[in-house]
Amino acid sequence: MSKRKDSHRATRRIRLGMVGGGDGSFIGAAHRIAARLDDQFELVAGALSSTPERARASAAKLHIAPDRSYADFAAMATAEAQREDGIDAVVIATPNHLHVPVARTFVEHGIHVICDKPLATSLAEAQALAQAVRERGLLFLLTHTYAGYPMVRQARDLVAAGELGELRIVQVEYAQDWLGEPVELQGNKQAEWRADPKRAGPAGALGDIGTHAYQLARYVSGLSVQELSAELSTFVPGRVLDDHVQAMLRFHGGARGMLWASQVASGACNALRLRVYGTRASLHFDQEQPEQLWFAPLGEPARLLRRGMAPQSTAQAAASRIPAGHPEGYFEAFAELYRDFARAWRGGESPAMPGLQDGLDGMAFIEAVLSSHQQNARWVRL
Ligand code: SOE
Repeated sequence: MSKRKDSHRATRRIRLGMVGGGDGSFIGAAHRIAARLDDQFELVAGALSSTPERARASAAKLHIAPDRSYADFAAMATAEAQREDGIDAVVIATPNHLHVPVARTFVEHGIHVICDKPLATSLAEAQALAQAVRERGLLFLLTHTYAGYPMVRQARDLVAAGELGELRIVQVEYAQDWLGEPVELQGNKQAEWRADPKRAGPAGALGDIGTHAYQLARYVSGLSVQELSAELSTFVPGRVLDDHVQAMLRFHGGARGMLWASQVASGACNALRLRVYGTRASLHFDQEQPEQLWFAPLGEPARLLRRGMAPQSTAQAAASRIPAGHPEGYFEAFAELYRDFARAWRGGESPAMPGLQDGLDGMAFIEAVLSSHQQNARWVRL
């Protein structure tokens, strides 16, 4: 934990500084909304853009005091660590290549970390970061947003309680279409860095959304992958990184499954779907209908479980905010991760919070897929 003495830890808001996520960033805004939803955080500092003028302008719009708007993240870490009222945690909402350098800098100053996925651009740098975080006893939230949905938490509880029996099959898919054309060459900033290996790392769709699918499958099933056989494709001519991935999965313990993720699946918006089949029942979650979870016991009609309605698992109830029938969605799921973090920061337990281990698993998955692909989809052990 941070060395700074703090007698108000139980009651005061947690002070955040943000790196990246300035004007025009979808994910920066999502972090800020999520952090505000339960009134447990305040954004007090930022190095919001790599361009100093844009950083200053973004900070002004967010009512960050001018002396806490920094031109670069290293200056922010040094200055904030010295202040009595310095930030407790840094939010990293930058392109992938900066996740580790930024996280390391703040970790060295004893500051907790909230970071976008994927954790790093290589497993080796992720491992070095994980060691530094663990040595200092700091908190690390990796924002795998979809793990915050109440019905995902209920799905996880159902599996853990043995309601599905022994797991046999885990099928996960994540389909988007927004990279179906070469929009990275047409001024789309979000696409530009995702298509650039220097900023995105060696994985395209694989890192951007494949890691979400992989995390969701592992998070709900509790299973880990022993080996996989995978193929990457790049459908849009001229693109360097993959825009589609498909993989067969062999889980420890004998379960089998498949994962595919694509950013060129025409007509698909954010179609993240998970199906888990056990010896006694199966479940089906669709991210675009996040208030629902299908539970289908063997030999009985399928049941549609709904957020806020019995039978609710403890974790489902804890992750819901408003009564059933008042739709909750993406921001609430994101906010749930912030609530997990806040609970842990105040000294409580947050066993459902995605963190360093999810990041390390995600990087091991990326490297195994790349290796399998390079060997014509040979089976590779994780
Ligand atoms: C774009 O593909 C994107 O914004 C991802 O980067 C996010 O991680 C995902 O949650 C939504 O889609």
